Amino acid sequence: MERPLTKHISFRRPSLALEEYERTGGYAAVRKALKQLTPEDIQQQVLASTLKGRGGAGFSTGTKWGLIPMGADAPHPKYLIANADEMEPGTFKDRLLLEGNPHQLIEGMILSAYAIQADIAYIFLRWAYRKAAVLLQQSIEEAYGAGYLGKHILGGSWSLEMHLHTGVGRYMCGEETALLNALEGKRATPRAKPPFPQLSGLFGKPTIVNNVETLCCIPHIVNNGADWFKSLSRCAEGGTKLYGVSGKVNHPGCWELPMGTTIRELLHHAGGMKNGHRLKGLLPGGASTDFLTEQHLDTPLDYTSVAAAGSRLGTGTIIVLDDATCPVGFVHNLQHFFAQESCGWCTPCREGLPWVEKTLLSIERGEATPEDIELLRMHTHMLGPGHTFCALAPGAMEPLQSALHYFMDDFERHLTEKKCPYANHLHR
Ligand code: L3W
Repeated sequence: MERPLTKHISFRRPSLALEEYERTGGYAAVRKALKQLTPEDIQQQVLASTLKGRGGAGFSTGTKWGLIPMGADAPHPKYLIANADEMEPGTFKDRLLLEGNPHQLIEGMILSAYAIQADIAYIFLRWAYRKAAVLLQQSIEEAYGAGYLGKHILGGSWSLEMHLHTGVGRYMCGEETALLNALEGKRATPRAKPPFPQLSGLFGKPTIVNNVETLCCIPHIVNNGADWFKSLSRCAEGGTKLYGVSGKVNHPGCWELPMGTTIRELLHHAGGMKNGHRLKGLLPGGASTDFLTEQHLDTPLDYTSVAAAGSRLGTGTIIVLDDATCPVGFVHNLQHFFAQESCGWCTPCREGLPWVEKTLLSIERGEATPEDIELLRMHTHMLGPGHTFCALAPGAMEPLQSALHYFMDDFERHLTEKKCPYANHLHR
């Protein structure tokens, strides 16, 4: 089984410096691209690879790149941004790539920037990833020193600047248009789309924002081709995927596996359920996805199959709930996070999420009435897709609406017993 993205990442070796990265074949793709391939060649390869964005939405990377203006009339500067603001609850896959092999990201960014003919690249990094910040800064400097960044890269006509920018610790900054505002020094609120960043992004110029894992796939596609990338997967969506597991399992962690690995197999990698408890439910891709349950264990973890099961692959990092933990308390904990992280830009999200959080707490404490459950249901519609400015509140409603679907008995027991029936409440 091939693991191109994590093959050279090891706990015994904290991070790959330039020399070591080059020894493992690093920057060969940049040399190949700049000598043999046109930007359009790379765009075509990435489109043919069927790579889908790994940040959560699963939008086709080749399609996104294809929307950027190319040619002599294209506005400049054009920007490429690596979204490294990993803050989705339960999601820690990009951290592994950032700390374990920072040059792989930088090489992926150089290739992507070349493919869209960008002039300036930014890594927008989560503030709490301090170790990654040090390693990335060192690696950017090493790449400048070796002639992979800066003016006239490898003696050719194309030049690229790269900067590291650390965020201020808000979940909202991971939303691509809020990220653009933050980079411009403004308050991190989302922008209306369209226009999409590909046409009007950073400082109003054409911009591509891609997730770290997405960008790390690019050197391997350029080196080995689109067919090889597709062959890594078990389904029609090419490549491997960094899957993660957290929650009530024996060995939480992160594994690079073929796209389309099933939930059952992934739980096996995580050593199964902890303390002999049963699986009650799981969120397949971070906190802003719908619950799946035991009946979905054989669902392949790819974008299409997880959607067909009623959820989203999201970031592919699953959070496991066991049968000893209160699902109401669990969802309350998530809503506390989302309410706290709402940027306040639109009324439904700003006002609705704290209301949802408060209502869940009163259910958890045994103080609620059946009307409160109806109120929650109403909010899952009012804060759902199309009613807010960005995906934060609709994402927050996904675990809630599916909890109301799968775990209704638990909600009702809180009302009838007038207390939380679980020893493990999880609420604050
Ligand atoms: C041109 C169109 N471009 C979409 C582009 C768009 C963006 C990408 C995805 O949220 C999800 C969210 C979270 N013409 C286009 C187009 N694009 N239509 O494609 O766009 P979109 O709107 O589908 O999603 P989004 O608003 O970017 C991302 C979910 O991810 N999520 C959160 C993850 C959080 C992290 C983190 O903390 N770092 O990864 C987890 O599931 O709920 O649904 O580039 O421009 N017609």
